[in-house]
Amino acid sequence: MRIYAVGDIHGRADLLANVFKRIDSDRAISPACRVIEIYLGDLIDRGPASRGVIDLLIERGSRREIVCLKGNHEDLALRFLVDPSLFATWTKLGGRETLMSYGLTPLVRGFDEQEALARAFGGALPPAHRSFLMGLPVFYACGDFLFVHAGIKPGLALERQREMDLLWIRDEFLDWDAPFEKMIVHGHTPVLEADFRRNRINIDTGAYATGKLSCLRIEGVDLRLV
Ligand SMILES: [Mn+2]
Repeated sequence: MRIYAVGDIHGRADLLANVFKRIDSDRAISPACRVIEIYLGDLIDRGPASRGVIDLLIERGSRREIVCLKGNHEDLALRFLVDPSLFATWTKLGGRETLMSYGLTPLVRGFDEQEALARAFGGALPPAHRSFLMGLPVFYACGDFLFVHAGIKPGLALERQREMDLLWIRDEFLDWDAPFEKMIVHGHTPVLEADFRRNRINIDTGAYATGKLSCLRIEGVDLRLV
């Protein structure tokens, strides 16, 4: 069994298409019985093509075994649909680019306009995109590894973790250097190079700004970047 885990995409459909090609040629060179692709969340926002990223992942999922996890950005986009007052919070984190990728013009001054925009976003989201976003799991466990967007709260059993921490946690998790129940593979906090620690691996290499989308291949004890 082999896993390919991919870091934060943030609206870079161009880089995602390239990662698909790399994975496919890696598989052609060295076949495996079962292959799972895991996308670590923050699929949308900041970059220019969030809608395109979701289209690509839905299409990929029809031909490959893939798992797309929820990131804090997908969380905010979904919450904006029911709570338009989150407009400012979301757009500070790159939500404007997502709205634009769905053909909307996010010029907002007052609350009425936030409400209208949230309604327009709901209308512009194809049903397949809405159910894709609403169906994203918050973690995926496999063997000795746990895949999650941001990290886990140290000292708390996996089954007691709260979604808020799994999607948003930073320092408390990143500064923890004792072992966790499993090796944690995560994104969320950009680093210049994939960061391999004793208890966790961070593969968010800030794709939207750096042009570098990292993909980690795991097979048995062999870990390598694709
Ligand atoms: Mn994030």
